[in-house]
Amino acid sequence: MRTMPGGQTATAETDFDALAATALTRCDTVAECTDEPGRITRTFLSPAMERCNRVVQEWMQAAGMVVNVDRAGNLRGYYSASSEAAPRLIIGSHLDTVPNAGRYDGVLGVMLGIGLVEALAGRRLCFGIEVIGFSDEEGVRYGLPFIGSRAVTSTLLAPHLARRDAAGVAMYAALDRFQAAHPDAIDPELDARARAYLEFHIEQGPILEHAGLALGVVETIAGQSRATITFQGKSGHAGTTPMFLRRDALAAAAEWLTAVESAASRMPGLVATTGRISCEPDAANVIPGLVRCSLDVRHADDVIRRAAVEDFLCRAEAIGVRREIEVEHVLEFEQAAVGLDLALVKLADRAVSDIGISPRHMTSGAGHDAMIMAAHVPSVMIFLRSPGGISHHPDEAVYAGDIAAALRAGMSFLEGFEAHLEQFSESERKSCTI
Ligand code: HGY
Ligand code: MN
Ligand code: MN
Repeated sequence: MRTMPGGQTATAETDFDALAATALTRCDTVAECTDEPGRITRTFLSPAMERCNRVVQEWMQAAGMVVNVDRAGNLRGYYSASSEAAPRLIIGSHLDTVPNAGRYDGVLGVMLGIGLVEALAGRRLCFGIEVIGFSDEEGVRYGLPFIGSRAVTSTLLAPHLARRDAAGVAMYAALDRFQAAHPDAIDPELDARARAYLEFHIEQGPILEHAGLALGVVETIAGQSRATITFQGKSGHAGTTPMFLRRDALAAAAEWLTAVESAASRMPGLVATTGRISCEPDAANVIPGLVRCSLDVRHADDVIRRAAVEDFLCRAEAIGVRREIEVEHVLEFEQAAVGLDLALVKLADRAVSDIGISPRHMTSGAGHDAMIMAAHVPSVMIFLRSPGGISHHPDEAVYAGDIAAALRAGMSFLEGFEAHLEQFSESERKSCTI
């Protein structure tokens, strides 16, 4: 185990198992902050997110951080360095969830950031640590993911702000309301001293469990396209309209869904999902006239992903022509695949192997805030094993031992990061006085 500058062995007396148990308990406490009693749902700027921020803020303050909320609802805890001008390491993930979520997606990454600061036990490093709990990564409320990290990277743009939620509330109006209620909220923009972003996250898939590994190092995050497809047929009486005279929007959509599923199954490394569907007039005795489907397509290679989206949309149009159904589609957003920072991947490799785990490089099929941060600051992710590969589901789980391993590897990452800063200007190095 390498020692911290100044000769201290970072982990000789640190009880990582206790810190891991605390992180687990905290995930349970945050899970109580829900907009839907009986299941875990926390969406952008909701009352449950407010309660969650208040709870997490206390833990951050108790760990010795200065805590603010920013104007996009992100929770920002800063653990200062030995000097004001010091560079910063950002450790973050998201605090919002999908509907009926598990309790570790996002939240665990924030708890691990706080746990690492607690593991320092008051010791100041030559770099500061900012822990960020992003206010929205899942995109449930506005159909646009990464609102929190877009605000931090100044990429939350006018078309995004104009989006409306299911109640017709525009994002800018929701933000205005939030800022009126939080006059002390700070500017979300990333501090110029930020030098790297590290995100811990559950894998949300089966690979690490299958390989018998507690941790993995993410080097690529798959790109994603999200679209809405509308099938406009003609509603009519279910009892009196002969089959050959129907323009059944749901039958058309169903044909399309199965065509997409079998086409996607033939494309290695590609996933395509329709997770949301609405049907009007939604009555058992009426032929559906209007159906809206979501489409989520992902692949590590952007060219393959875009070609697949094109293919799926052409299939919808061809079905529409044959069935005399009008088909429209809107590309809601797309996010290119992201390669993470190779120097930080190496640093994460060393940190993981320092604790006796052979570093397994992975592509993340799930999107993460790291894919937004990576365009602005060198970024890397460390995955924790997902028992059963389950996520976006109440059965989502994590092993306490893997959390302790992540904390040990994280501490080793911090130790290596000081050396990693060698690449920055001498003036910043001078600020690294232990
Ligand atoms: O959908 C995703 O990939 C992530 O969970 N937001
Ligand atoms: Mn998620
Ligand atoms: Mn997530």
